[in-house]
Amino acid sequence: MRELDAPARDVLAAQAIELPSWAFGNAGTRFKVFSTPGTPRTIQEKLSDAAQVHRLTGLAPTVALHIPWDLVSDYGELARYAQDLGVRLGTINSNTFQDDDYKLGSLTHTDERIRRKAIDHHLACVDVMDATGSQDLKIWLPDGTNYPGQGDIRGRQDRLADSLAQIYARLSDQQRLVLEYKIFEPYFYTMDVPDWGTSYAHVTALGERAFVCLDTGHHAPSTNIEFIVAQLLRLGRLGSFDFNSRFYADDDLIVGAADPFQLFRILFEVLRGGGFEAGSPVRFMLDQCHNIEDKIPGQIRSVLNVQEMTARALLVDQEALRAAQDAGDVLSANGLLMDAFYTDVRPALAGWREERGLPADPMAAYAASGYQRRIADERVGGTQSGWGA
Ligand code: LRH
Ligand code: MN
Ligand code: MN
Repeated sequence: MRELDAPARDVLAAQAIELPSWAFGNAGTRFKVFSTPGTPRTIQEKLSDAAQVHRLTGLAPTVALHIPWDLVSDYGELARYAQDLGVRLGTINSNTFQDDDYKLGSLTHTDERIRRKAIDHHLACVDVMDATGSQDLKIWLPDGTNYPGQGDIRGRQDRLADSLAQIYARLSDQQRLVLEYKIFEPYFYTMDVPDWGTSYAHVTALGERAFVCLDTGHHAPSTNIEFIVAQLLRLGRLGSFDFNSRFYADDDLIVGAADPFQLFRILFEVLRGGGFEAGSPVRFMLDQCHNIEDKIPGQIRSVLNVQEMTARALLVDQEALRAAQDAGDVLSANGLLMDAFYTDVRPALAGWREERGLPADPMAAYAASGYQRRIADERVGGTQSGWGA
């Protein structure tokens, strides 16, 4: 087995995966939201749970907020609260999908009052970023239509471009806008940002601090996601990932649970495209919901899966791969990739963690910590993540 060499170890040492605050709340489907004992009742409790994930893995130093799910009166104070727990506040996610006003659109709406309200919500999110020191405003646009003829596809794009430009103009030089795309849902005929190309067209029109966000659950089945990753890196516009896995649609399951090989292929393209290099614009986030499993170990498992597939990608002998590719040696090239994918890196990573004063087995360490029992005793009446609200 190839060893993780010094450059590979540097990549692992720098790896950071942002956790979504909403992963710690109770989530479910439209049929039922099951509640888990110990579910946080406040954003402060969510941060405390997220801090456990970082304490045991060293992989998750920041937590993303969703506004207005994570509403507080003083975000500077919340940032200090997070810091005292050993984590920082990260991406601020806007939300225009739970207000009756937005039934027919938000940033694309034909009614100027409603479009203004949606733009103002984003400007308020930038105020939050100023207070927390967050770098990224993430916009997932839920707008779309259900029936042919319902809306003017082109007019909606024009209004979206104008709305985004107003939001982008409010950002400071240190702040970025990332635009997430999704093929369908909540609308089923058109979405106004359905694919990476549409997101790319909008972010390039905005300016250098606008990027595409790729949520791994937001594509048609059999889409070659690593191809999109390679292309966006090539174009310099891959800003962030929302990691999760799916069997059917936007399932939001634990990343790497459904298709670890796909996660490996994605991370290999990130590596190939310079996405792990210092100064790269690419950020890594989870976007998951834990409907039936305990949330904190669910998040621990997720960040470990990303680390594991990163380590396997780092094992690819890139020099030999290039030689095989250039020589047209199809089977050797494929074999080199598969050799790395089939390498069990778990013992090496356990040792790597111990060298850093982290538990060799973070899942076992969490189970032994007593934290789950303590929160189950202490917290009564945990809240749902925004989903069920
Ligand atoms: C939409 C989405 C988007 C939202 C999150 C809760 O499906 O992926 O990122 O902010 O779910
Ligand atoms: Mn997402
Ligand atoms: Mn999603």
